[in-house]
Amino acid sequence: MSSPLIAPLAAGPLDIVGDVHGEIDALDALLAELGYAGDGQHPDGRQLVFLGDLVDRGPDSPAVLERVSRLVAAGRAQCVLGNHELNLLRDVEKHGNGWWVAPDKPLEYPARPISPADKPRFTAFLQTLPLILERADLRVVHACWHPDAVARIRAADGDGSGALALFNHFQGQLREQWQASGLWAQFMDEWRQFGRLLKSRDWEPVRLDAMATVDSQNQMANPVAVLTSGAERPAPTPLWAGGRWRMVERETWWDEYEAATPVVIGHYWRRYSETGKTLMDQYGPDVFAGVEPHQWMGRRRNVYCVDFSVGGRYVERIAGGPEFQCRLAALRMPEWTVVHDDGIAWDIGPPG
Ligand SMILES: [Mn+2]
Repeated sequence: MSSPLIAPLAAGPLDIVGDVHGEIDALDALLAELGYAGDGQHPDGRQLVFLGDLVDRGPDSPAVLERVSRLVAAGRAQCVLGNHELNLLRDVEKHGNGWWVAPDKPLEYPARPISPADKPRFTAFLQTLPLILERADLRVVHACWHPDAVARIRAADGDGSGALALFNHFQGQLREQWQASGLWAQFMDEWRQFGRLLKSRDWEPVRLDAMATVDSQNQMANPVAVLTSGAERPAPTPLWAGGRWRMVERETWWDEYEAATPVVIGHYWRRYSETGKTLMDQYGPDVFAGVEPHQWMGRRRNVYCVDFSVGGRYVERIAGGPEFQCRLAALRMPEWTVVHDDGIAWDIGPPG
């Protein structure tokens, strides 16, 4: 377990694939659209990069792990760690990951469970994934390039302890601080009083100050969390997102990103079309307000999110619409086109 958390990004032309979320058919379709052979070879010597969140919610996460781990082992692909992979490594139950943490229990919707025989080698694969891939002209991270968080990862990298151990280290430090300062006791008071109401849409929410501080520090004081699930800040008033009341809100960090090097990310449930809006509303305020799906984001227009929400297809299947609005996409560099799994391609132009 000595893989670096910040690793060199491959040279040459790249196809950077957004969050796959167990949608093996979409992945097959996209790789064919991009011109890859079954073994991951490309006639033009192109190389695949995966943005993380390979798993959860979709029908066959084990198949996606199998495919991507083979491509990586064969030197045909690179992949960064997403928050969903981190949750598998932590073995904590989250929405859509029952196939891994509790494969014997009935699942909410069709998803192939992990076989006990496969779990050790997939765990070993996940432990090798870096948080960042970088080269002089491009940065790749799952959710967020936050300079302070990146600096802290850089400082901690090299001891070979891996993303999970580092995550646990920072979380442990925080818990000790909260105990010492009395914040944890205040948080537990709030939890005892209001915890059962947080998942009730009808509740007239009150702002829970200790919870706002705990939740924002839990994110921002842990650089592994920042890079894999984004920057957050205490919200002035509670907001309903992802099925519960929250005291923190997501920051559109790209509006503060000042470096010249472009960043490619996944994670943020970008919409392919207006029709997908209703589906996405449940994940809180729209971080893409004012930005068209084909546009670069941020103050320097040099950040691009390639997650076109294929992870929402499990909802679309339940709803039974005529066709999927959620897509899997890849950003091609240096062409700066975005190719979707249905073959539609956009010319997004160079960054900046
Ligand atoms: Mn994510």
